[in-house]
Amino acid sequence: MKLRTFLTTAVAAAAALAFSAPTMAQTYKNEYRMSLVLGTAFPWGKGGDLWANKVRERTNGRINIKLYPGVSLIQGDQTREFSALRQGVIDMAVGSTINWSPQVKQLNLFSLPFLMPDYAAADALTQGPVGKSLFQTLEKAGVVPLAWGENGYREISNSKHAIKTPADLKGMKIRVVGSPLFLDTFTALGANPTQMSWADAQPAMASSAVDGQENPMSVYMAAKLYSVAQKHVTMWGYINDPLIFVVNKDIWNSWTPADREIVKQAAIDAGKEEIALARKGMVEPGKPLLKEVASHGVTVTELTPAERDAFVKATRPVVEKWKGQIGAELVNLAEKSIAERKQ
Ligand code: X2X
Repeated sequence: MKLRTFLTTAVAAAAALAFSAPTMAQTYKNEYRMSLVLGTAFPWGKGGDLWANKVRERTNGRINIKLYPGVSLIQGDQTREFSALRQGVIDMAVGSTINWSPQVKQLNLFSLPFLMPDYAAADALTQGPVGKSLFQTLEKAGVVPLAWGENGYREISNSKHAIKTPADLKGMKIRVVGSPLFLDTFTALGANPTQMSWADAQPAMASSAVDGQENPMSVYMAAKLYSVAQKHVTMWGYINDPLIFVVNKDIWNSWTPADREIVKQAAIDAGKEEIALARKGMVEPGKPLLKEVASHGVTVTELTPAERDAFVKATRPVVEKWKGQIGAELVNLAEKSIAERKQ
């Protein structure tokens, strides 16, 4: 090597070190805090764990993520998660659209009762133009969305009797998440909805302060809701609850472009694996997860199309009311995407 070339290279290398080393020390934290409602006993928490592990491996430990399940960074108050994420109290999250919908009204789309008849419909939304549009909305709201996951189809359970018709729900005290659309849905069905966090919901079921709740069957099983008197489950698949992998904007901007790409790809990979975990036992022939539920002495009620239709009709006015609040254009795009979905 010529002396001149050597010197130029050496100077350039020294300059690169001088610029990059202090920058790294200043902007990379020792630990990033990931918020989750459910921990690693659930597909949701496993998804977060998969994401964190992939990032740690692929960045050789430059980005080290710790999980905070039970939304512990915000004292269990899950409907405050989005604000905390935007403010930087939380660095990153795998969050439910339900919990963020009080701040991002478009996310109420997924809580419109009976919008998504099957998994293909849910995929048509998250993986199509609706998903893109919602990611733009989230970006404008100040966070960086990277990938979709899934909590699952929310089924209704209760301690009193099998639910086959809206009349069976009459007067039943049902715990719902703190999002106003749920109050409208359950009021329309003649029930008596009451908002509370997931942390408060389980003791409320155990003490019979509430009669019922709605959550995916994977959550029902992992939380052993049959042991808190939830002995009747009705498979009505009224909404699917997607999860979103996001990063706080300042944290995102503090990473090198190469590290951002790693974090994004890891979220996409973890999201795919998480969705498969969330659907396990529900997509195989005979739905083995429902057999497992029944083995705990639980009545599992599957509705005929006509029986299900009575619930669809009863909640139609709620869909009409919320269409305006969510944005008619987005709801129409969702309906079109579902009508054109691959089966
Ligand atoms: O609170 C719930 O029901 C849960 C765990 O499913 C959510 O966070 C939306």
